[in-house]
Amino acid sequence: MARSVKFENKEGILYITIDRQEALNALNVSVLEELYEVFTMAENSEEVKTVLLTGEGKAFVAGADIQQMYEMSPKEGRDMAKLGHKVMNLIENMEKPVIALINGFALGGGLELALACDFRIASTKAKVGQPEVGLGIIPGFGGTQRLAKLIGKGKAKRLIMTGEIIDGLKALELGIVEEVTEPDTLMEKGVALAETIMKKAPLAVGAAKTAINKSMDVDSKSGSDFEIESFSSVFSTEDKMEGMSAFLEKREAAFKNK
Ligand code: DAK
Repeated sequence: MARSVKFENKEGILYITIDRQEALNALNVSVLEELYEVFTMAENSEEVKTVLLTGEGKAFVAGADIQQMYEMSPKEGRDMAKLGHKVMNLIENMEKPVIALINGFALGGGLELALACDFRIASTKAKVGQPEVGLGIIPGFGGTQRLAKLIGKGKAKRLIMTGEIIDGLKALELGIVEEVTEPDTLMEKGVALAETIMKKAPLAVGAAKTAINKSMDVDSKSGSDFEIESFSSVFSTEDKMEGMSAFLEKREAAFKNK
C-alpha cells in the first residue's frame, strides 16, 4: 500500500509531509504507525538536525480518522490511543526541534499532533480547533493537557468545550501558534526558523528543550534541580568550549554536537 507519510532530508532538515488527501490527511492507525517509524528514524539519524512537519493539500491533519474510529472495537480504540500517545510523546521528547507548519485544517488529533511539536507556524488559511465534543468524545491524544499548558485553562476550556474552529490569526492571538504567514511563505518561514536553531549548539538546544518540557510536568524545585543537572552536562561539552572561544575570538562558532 502507498505510504501516506512522505519524507526527505535536505541539508539537515527532515521534511515530513502527511499525504492522505482523500481524507484530509486524517490520522488512521497506519498513518500513526508511519509517523512513529519516521520520527524514530529522525531521532536516531545523525543526518537529521531539525524536523519540519506539514500536510499536503488543504489540510495539515483534519483529525483522527472518524470512519476508522466509528468501526473500532473498544480494544482497538485503546490500542489506537496507546499508539497515538506514543507518537506524540516521541515528538515532544526527542531532543531535535520539530516545527509544525499548519497549512490548513488542524482539527482534533491534527491540532494535538501540532501541539506535540516545539513550534507552530500557521498559514493564513489555517483552521484549528478541537471539535471532539461534537462527536461525543474528548481530545484523546493529549489535547486537554497540552493545550491547557500552552494557552491556559480558561482559553483551552473555551476551545475544547465549544468545539469552536478558529483561523490562524486568532490562533496567534491565543498563543496556539507563534507565527502566521501567507501560504506561499509558510515553508520559507519554517526553514528560516530551522536554520536559525541549527546554527546553535545542538546539545544545548536539546537540553533546553528537555528542561522546558520538564518545567510543565514537575514542581519548580524539581525543575530547577533538573536545570542545574542539564546545565552541568552541557557545561562539560566540547561545544561549550567552542561557543565561548568563538565569542572571545570574535568569530562564528563551528559546533560539532559533542
Ligand atoms: N476522518 C475521516 N475522514 C475525514 C476527516 C476525518 N477526521 N475529515 C475529513 N474527512 C474526509 C471527509 O469525510 C471527505 O471524504 P469523502 O466524503 O470525500 O469520502 C473528505 O475528507 C473531504 O472532506 P469534506 O468533504 O468534509 O471537506 P470540506 O472542505 O467540506 O470540510 C472539514 C472540511 C475539515 C471542515 C470537514 O471535513 C470536517 O469537519 N472534518 C472532520 C473534522 C473533525 O471533526 N476532526 C476531529 C476528528 S475527532 C483517540 C485519540 C484522539 C482522537 C480520537 C481517539 N483515542 C485515544 C482512541 C481524536 C479525535 C479526532 O480528531
